[in-house]
Amino acid sequence: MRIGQIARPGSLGSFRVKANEDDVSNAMANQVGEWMEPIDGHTRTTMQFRSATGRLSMNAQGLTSPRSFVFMIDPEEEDNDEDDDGDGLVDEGKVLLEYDGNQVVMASNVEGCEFNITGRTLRIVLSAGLIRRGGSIQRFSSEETLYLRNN
Ligand SMILES: [Ca+2]
Ligand SMILES: [Ca+2]
Repeated sequence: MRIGQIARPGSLGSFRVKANEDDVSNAMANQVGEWMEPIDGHTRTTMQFRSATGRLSMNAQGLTSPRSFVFMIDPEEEDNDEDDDGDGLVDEGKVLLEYDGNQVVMASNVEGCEFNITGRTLRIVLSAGLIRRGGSIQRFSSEETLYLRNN
């Protein structure tokens, strides 16, 4: 899976997630949507990280600019467990990769997108649907577990 390949060299200490309302009420963040350190074991729909560049400097390895994976619900859908646009998929959207001002669609027709960091383990679960001719839906999901570098 390409998302896993891109996230694999991510530096453990560089991972961030977008704060939600719970984070703000628990004083983990100042406002919804700001990037904050992940909470162990929490599942998120976004994540950001930097990777070691592999270019050795005098003291330490450099880190790349941030890369972010962001789940964005389709404009015709609301996050309400219902199929608002009537295409058979529920709360579907896209997973975007954002880096250096660029935005790339990694996956579309995504009904579920989970990033979970527990210790050094990053778990990525995506579930998506394929709308076949005639309107039937073929659903599939992929799961990947990575061990993050501690640098
Ligand atoms: Ca839909
Ligand atoms: Ca919906």
